[in-house]
This record gives sequence, structure tokens and C-alpha cells, in this order.
Amino acid sequence: MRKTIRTRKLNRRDFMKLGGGVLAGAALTRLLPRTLGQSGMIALAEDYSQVTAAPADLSLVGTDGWIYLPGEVPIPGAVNQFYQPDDYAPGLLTTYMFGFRDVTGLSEELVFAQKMKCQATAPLFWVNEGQEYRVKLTNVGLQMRPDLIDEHTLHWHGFRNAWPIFDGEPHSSVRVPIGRSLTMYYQPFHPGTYMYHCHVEETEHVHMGMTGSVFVRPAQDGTPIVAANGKTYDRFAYNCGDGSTGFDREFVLNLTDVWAEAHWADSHVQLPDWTDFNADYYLLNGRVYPDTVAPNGIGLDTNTGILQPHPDHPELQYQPLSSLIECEAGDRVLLRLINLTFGQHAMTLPGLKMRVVGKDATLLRGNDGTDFAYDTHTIYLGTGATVDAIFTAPEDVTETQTYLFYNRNFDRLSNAGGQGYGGQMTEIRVHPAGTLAPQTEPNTNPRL
Ligand SMILES: [Cu+2]
Repeated sequence: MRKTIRTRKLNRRDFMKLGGGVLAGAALTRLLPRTLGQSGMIALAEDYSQVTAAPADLSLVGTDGWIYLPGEVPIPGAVNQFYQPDDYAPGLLTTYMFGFRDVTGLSEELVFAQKMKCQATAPLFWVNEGQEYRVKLTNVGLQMRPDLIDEHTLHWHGFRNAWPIFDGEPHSSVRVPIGRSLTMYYQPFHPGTYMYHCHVEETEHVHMGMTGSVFVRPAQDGTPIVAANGKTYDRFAYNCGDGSTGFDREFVLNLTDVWAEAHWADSHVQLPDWTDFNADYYLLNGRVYPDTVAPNGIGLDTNTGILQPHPDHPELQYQPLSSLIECEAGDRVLLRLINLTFGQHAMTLPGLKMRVVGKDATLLRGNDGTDFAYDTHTIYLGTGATVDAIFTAPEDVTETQTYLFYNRNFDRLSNAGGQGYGGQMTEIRVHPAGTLAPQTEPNTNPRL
């Protein structure tokens, strides 16, 4: 197979067939060069070498690691033994995970030093409509499970014009073995909110934490439009044309779950029966309430490779993304909801009306212009679904108002059945005007 491909020039059509068909063979793992695109057979396909010639915009590693969750999950029938906290967990951490980390800008030595240092959820990233974007994924292996030689992939769920080779769906494409890298190429043409996840052994790898958020900014961004409320916006969820999806601030909320027994089983070389699945924790951006409202982590130190936690929350070192939503009076706030759990959820926001403007990266508007956007206080979203909803903060705010945004199923508002509120809940704090600086990145609350 290798020889045939080496001696033949491939056109674009052949290459797409190649991605979908020939490369699917199990032999591919052996044939995948150390850095696909720099050497080896696939580099001869002109399109691939073109799209991966430029440096990656984002570099990720796939590996295992540990996070912090409060509460206990006893092992039934055992005395003083717990699925959670895991007795193998180091330091302040409690729960074994698989996941991704952002290693952009790190030396290769430091990239491989991030083994057993994944984060939950995976790094958030975003791309402009039409932008060429490259994501390099390196598989550095699983520290706790050297017996598991699992590959990883990055599957951009819902990406509509994927080449099979970059789709990350391993049965029709390639996967990244331990010690190797693959650079994926994207040029998105459909704005909206998406998710990504590893597609290898997906029941396990998705549940164990290899899930993240990605969204596409519309081409309309940067063009000021006066909306029906009389205000001018230059950032939008979609190419709405009328400012109806314009916003001042945006927040991604990625819903995941943790079944403590499965996480313990993976660290203890046991096999969970996935048909017994029964989540103990429901998370927002990899944390449970009240940690959901704790600040963001400080970020990656590219000299040391250390993911720096916020000084007040060292236990959240590998859960860097806050779900705290702060805004000023009158702000329009875009909520990008993503459900990567195994069930349906109803997220409710008493006291503030949300307008659902998009679903599954699609503007809720018919081909004839009919507006299907609707107002609600509760958003339903099924597994693998995304919803874009905008609320407008009240205008007459003289002191900070706090609203709760939470899962309507009270079962999912506790941390492993412990006392007090937990789980999938966060807070929306509406401050008087003149408190916050303009937001330059999602999920941030910059002060003036
Ligand atoms: Cu994986």
C-alpha cells in the first residue's frame, strides 16, 4: 500500500477518498509517521502538505490526570473504602480523568512532561468563519494505565465540511497512537456553538473527560448593527443581519457528568459495567457548584509547562474554566450551552428571560426569513446538543443582583448526594453600570 501511494500524485478527490477509505486499515497505526505531513507517504498528497505546512494555531496533548470534586462515594459493601475520593489521587485531587491540555508554545520535552496532567473540561477554543485553523494533537499516553495503549483523536462534533482524515472518527479515518502527533486542518463556514471530543473507545474516553467546547464566530462580527432595542452591537452569535444575536458578553457552559465508580475502576485497572452507569456528579465546565463560581485559573506557564491555578483554589489546578457569569445593567449576555453527558437536561434561570436564537450551530430562522427564536426560562438540551441563548440584564440596577442558573432536576444539584447545593449550578451577577471592563475573551469577568 505504501509503495502505491508513493508513486502516484493525488488530486483533491483522490485524497478525500484516501481519508475515508484506504487509510481506514488497521495497518495505518504503523504507517503514521512521527509527525504526519512532515515526512512519509501522506506528505505526498499535495493537499495535506499544504494544509499542515503552517504551524498549528493550537497544540493539545491527550493524556490522563486528576481533578478535584468534593464529597464521598463509598464502595458498596466495603468498610471505609471509597470510589471517591480515589485513594490513588495525589495531593488535593480526588478523581481520575482522561483529557486534553493546551500545550501551545511548549518545547517538545515539556509537551511530554504533561503526562497525567490533563484538565477538565478540555481547552476552549474558537475560530472565525472562513479562517484556516490547525490543531495539533499529541498523544503522550496514560500514566496510570501503561497497559492501555489507546489512541486518541479530536472529533469536532457537528463540523459540516470535514475531510474524513481530520474528522477524528477513527473507524473511517486515522487515530493518534502514543508518542505521535497529528495536525488537523479546519476552515469552518458555519458559525455557532460546537463541541469536540476524543472518538476512540468513546463511551470510556468521553465519559472520562476527553470533551471540550469550540465555537465559530460569524463573518458579520466587527460590523456595527443597530438592533431592535436601539443599541449597537459588533459581536454576534450568527450572521443575523438585524442585530438580534448581538451581545456584550459571552459564556460557554459545557455540561458533563462523573460516575465515580467508572473513574475509580480506570485508575484501579478494573472494568466497569457501563450498563450500570449512574452519575454521581453533574458538572459545568469541569466543576461542581460552588466551585463553578470560583475564578478562572491563571493559565499556562510556557517556561515550566505548569498549568497555574488561581491562588485561592489550588485544588482546581486542572479545572481552570469558571462558569461565573458577571455583567452590567442592560448588557446582553450570550450563553453557549453544550451537553456532553449521557442524558437530557433542563437548565433554568428564574427571574431572567432567555431568548433561544440558535441550536446545534444553526440560527433559528427559516429559509424564508421566518424567525423561530423564542423566549424561555428553561433550556432543554439532549445529549450532543448545543443551544445559544441570550438574556438581557435589567437596566435599573443600583446594587449587584444575583440570579441562579441551574439544572431543573434537583437530583443533579448535589455533590454525590451530600448536603447543600452542588452540581450543575452557577450564578449570574448583574452589577451597576461602570463596574466591568469590556470582555475580550469568553468566560471572563474583567473589572474596570
Ligand atoms: Cu481518547
